[in-house]
Amino acid sequence: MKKIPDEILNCLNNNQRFLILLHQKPDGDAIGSAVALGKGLKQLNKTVDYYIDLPLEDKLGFFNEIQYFNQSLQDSYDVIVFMDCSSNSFAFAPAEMPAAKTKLVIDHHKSNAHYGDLNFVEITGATAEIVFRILKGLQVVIDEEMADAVFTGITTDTGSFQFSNVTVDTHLIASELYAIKTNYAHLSKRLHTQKNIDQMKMTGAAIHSLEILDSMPIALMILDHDTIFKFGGTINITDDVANLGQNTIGVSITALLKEIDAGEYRVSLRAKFPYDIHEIALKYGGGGHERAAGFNFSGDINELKRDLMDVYENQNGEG
Ligand SMILES: [Mn+2]
Repeated sequence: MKKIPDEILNCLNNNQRFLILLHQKPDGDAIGSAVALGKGLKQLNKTVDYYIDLPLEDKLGFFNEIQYFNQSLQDSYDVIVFMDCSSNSFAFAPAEMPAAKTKLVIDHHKSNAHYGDLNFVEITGATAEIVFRILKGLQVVIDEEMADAVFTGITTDTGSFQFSNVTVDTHLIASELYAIKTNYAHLSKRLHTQKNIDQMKMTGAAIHSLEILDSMPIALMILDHDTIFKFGGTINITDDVANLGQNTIGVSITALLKEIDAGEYRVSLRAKFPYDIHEIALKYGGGGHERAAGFNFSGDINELKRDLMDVYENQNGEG
C-alpha cells in the first residue's frame, strides 16, 4: 500500500480549521470519506465543519457524525478539503465560498481537474481507501464509526467488491477494517439490498422498463416522472438499480434514466471492460469513472441512445 505524500499529511497536521466539501448528491464513498476524515481530524483536536448536499439517501443516514453536518460556517478556514469530487463545478459548495489558505483535493476520479492548491488524486477503488491511508499516516486511532465509514465508501464504490476497480489495496484495507470491527454483514445489507416498499416497487418498475438497444449489448431503463411520483416522489433509490441492468446476460453498457422533473433526467451509466462511458458524462456536464458515471440530461433521449451505441461501435473489440 503506497504511502500518502508528506505534503498532504503536513497540510492536515499543520493546520487547525477545516471545512469538508463533497460532490453534489453525495454517495456512500463521499459521505464515508467525509465522516472518516472529519472524525480523524477532530481526534487531532482540529475544528471541522461540513457543508453537504442534504438530504442523504436513507441508507446513508446512520452515521452519528451526521448531526454535525451543515452547522454554521466560518468566514474563513485554514483548509477547505474537496473529497470524491472531480471538478470545482461538481462540488456542492456554499453560495459564498469561505476564504481558505489552502484548497486540498482528495479524489480517485481519473477525470479529476486538479483544481486545488494541493491535489492528491490516485485511481483507487474508492476515495475512502485514500482516507484510510491518510488516517494511518496521521496516526489516528480508527474507531468503529470511522471503520464503518471507510467500509461504506469502499463497498458502495466497488459494488460490494465486484467491480473492476477492486485492487489488492482494496482488500488489504478491508482486512484491516475487520481488525477494528469483526462484522460488516448488517452494514452490507443496509447499503446494498434493503429497500423500503416504495424503493422495492420502483426497482421493479425500472427492471420492467428495461429495453435492449438495437440488438446491441446496451440496456436502457427509464423511470418516468409518473412512476417516481407513484412510489413516493423521490429518486431516493440506490446506485444498485443502475447495476441491475448490468446483471442482464449479454449486457455490457447500461443507462438508467430517472425523470426528476418533466423532461429532466438524472442519468446513471455503467459499463463493463473494455467500454468507457465517462466521455458521455463529460459531454453533458457530469463526471465519473470509465465504468460508472452520471449526469443531468434534458435533451432528446434518441441522442443519448446514439451516444451509447457510438461507444459500443467505436470501442468494440478494443481494450
Ligand atoms: Mn467515489
